[in-house]
Amino acid sequence: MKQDLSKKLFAEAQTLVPGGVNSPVRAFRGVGGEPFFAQRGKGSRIWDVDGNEYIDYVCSWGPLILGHAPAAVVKGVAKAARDGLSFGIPNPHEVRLAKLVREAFPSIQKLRVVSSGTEAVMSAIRLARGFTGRSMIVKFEGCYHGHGDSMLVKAGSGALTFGQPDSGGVPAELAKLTLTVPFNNRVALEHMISIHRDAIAAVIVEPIPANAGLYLPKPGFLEFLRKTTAAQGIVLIFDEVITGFRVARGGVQELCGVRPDLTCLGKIIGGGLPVGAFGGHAHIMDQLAPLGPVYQAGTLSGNPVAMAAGVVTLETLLYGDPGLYKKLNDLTAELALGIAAAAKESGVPLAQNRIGSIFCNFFCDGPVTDYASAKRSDTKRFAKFFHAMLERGVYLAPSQFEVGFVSTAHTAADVEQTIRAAKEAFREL
Ligand code: HOZ
Repeated sequence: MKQDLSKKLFAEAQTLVPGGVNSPVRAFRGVGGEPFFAQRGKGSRIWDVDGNEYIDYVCSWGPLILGHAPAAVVKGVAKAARDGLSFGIPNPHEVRLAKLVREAFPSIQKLRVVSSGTEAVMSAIRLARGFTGRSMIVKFEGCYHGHGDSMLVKAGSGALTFGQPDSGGVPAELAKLTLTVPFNNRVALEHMISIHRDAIAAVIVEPIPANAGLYLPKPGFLEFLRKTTAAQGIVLIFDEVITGFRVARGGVQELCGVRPDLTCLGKIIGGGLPVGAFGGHAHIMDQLAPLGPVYQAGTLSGNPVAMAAGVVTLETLLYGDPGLYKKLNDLTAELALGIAAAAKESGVPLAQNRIGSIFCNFFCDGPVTDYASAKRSDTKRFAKFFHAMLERGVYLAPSQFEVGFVSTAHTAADVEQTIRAAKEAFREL
């Protein structure tokens, strides 16, 4: 595989940008080697600057549920851009986006738009603290909620990949306000709440954790979270940055029927442009400035071009093909089953988790149900598999602790090609 231009760019990038990347996991250090530089993307495919073509299962880490450069989104963005790139004053696209989100998420009465998932979580945490007058936050081990200071405690994603679940630069005084418990562990949560009852502002959770690989909540766990937090006046925050509009239009909360007090969104709602949002009950949201005492702001929040990308994407998901989610799920199931069968054929132990169009292959015997079991995966084997697939034109996330995404642009032929590549790759391990 020719990589001259990517190599050249990466060498230069490293002199200009820390690690050569603007987000750590992209540096391929979780798998070794060097990243390729993307030239363009269309549908399910990416082409790098050296002309190599890949079937892309990273999908920009989740936002691209319609694939790369979908015509309708590009058209909406181009029109919005022609009308002005930014105003810093309300624009109609913001109202439209909020309406579409509210339609899919009945728990969201009011929504505030920001520019990333990290910002959404930071703001939701501040709001929960302001609303309750309490300062502690409970999160779950391995869950990743962006890189706000309060959330870099036993975190997932790049923080886990690089062995930095507790980041440098976060004051110990602040970190100690973040309590952590294992996911799926009711007893641990009850115990934590019984000790700090009157000090806990919020429990935040990825209702389906997808940043330490992927694992699922045990039946009744999310209902238990709802009941326990409500009983203590604790704000329950669902971080659906990955799962919102991904596992279903209305995210995990649509699937399980549990309504959190606040929800954080990102990725898909921006249709590939930088958008995050948080929303929930009006009586909590109205604590935000200018109505209430909790300050939160942003020059590019509600940016018209980004809003247009989000609006077209959400309209496609809400009013387009009614069978869209079923088709996505079926195709992902076919892919996952094919990969699992290929692993079995080669005698490679593989534990697979999947929900909707998200999938994850752990290189260990199953089941993987939490952070501790996810860490049992043989990451060296994962790295070999990653490279063997890349050489065959299949781009998976360059870390064991990230997930794969399928888009509506992926086809049965893509899946077949991927399974063929996996068969060969497993034989090489
Ligand atoms: N934290 C993102 C994955 N869960 C990675 C973002 C990126 O590197 O673009």
